[in-house]
Amino acid sequence: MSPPTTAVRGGPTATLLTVLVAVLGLVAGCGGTAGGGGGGPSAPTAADTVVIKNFTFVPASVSVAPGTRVMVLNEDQAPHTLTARDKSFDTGTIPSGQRREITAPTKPGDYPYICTLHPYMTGTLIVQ
Ligand SMILES: [Cu+2]
Repeated sequence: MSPPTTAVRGGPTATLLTVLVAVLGLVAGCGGTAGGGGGGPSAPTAADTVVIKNFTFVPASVSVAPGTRVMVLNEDQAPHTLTARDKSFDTGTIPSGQRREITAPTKPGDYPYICTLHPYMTGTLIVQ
């Protein structure tokens, strides 16, 4: 009769820790230096809203009906744009904490967009 081997392995535990650290890091990043001016009814983002945060479009793709107005919120510290690759819509530069509105094309299709200031930021507006 051998004693039960307690599975002390790096595997699952290490992974969990990594996730935890990542989550904590995110939380800390958000809480930090949000300047004043906030508050107010920060309503839950509707489906036709794109939030720019941490140099990322959230969500990465949005489905809307043709001609829908889409709100773009820049919640980053840096200015951003939301610009269709084919230029069919463009917010222009959105300063930190500001919002702009775009109107979705009337022709159904996928419209990839970028931030012209940070072209590695990409997303897709799906008109259907
Ligand atoms: Cu940008």
